Amino acid sequence: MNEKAVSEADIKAWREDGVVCLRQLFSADWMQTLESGFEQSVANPGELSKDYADPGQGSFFTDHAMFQRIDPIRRFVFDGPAAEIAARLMGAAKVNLIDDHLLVKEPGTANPTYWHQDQPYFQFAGEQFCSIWIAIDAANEANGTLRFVPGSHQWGKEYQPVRIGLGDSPDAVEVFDGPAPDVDAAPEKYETRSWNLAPGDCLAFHGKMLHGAFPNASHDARRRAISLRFAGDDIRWQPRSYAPTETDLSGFKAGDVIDSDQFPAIWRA
Ligand SMILES: O=C(O)CCC(=O)C(=O)O
Repeated sequence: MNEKAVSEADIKAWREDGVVCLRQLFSADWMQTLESGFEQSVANPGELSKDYADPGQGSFFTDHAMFQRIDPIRRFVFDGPAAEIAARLMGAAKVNLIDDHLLVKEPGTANPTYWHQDQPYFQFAGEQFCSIWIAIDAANEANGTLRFVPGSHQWGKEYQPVRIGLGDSPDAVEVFDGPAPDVDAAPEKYETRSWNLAPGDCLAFHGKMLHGAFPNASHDARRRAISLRFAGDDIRWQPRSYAPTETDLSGFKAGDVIDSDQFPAIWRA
């Protein structure tokens, strides 16, 4: 990746707002690889896949950990520019993959993505947690682009995780600092920001950033995306009662670095 691809202004926005929109950092070849990985992923859903929409009411399909079984996704994640983009934003010398998350909202899907932060879904302490949400299709308010509360990553809060397409919390969940605020119920209190994206644009945001997404109210515009989550140097293991995407992690103790098959170190300066 060209160093200038992520500018000093982008890094400043990442630090201060907790979210930055980066345009066209993935080549047409990388987007083709991602598209083919997408096709293979939906044809071979994993054990963590689910659909949040009611039958016949559109589809909000999600899946995780495709890098472990879908070759083009593995190449996109390991050899594409995303990890280096995250490193540059976080100022990290090493980047671990935390999760790859497929998120497809089909036309006519009423489910919003409920307000949440990403980090409380994982067993991590630290600040260098970066999600990069890459648009495979154009995304806008009508078909489900993401929404953010800029600066919320610095509130010093971690909110109770919810099932992102349903808004309720599984029983095992830790309460943390309570439920995320209902941003839409108090528009005078919270500034929200969203972007219209072209395929290949991405949104990079901090693990404690409060965010959600619009429903897909369009008639014919799919909204396919992959969200890659990365950890930088300061992330350490912090055991928690609820970690929906993690499997066999019995070897970790509080304070450990997270290098492992599940969280591979995929980029070094
Ligand atoms: O794609 C969506 O609707 C939600 C994505 C999200 O919350 C994330 O990537 O962290």
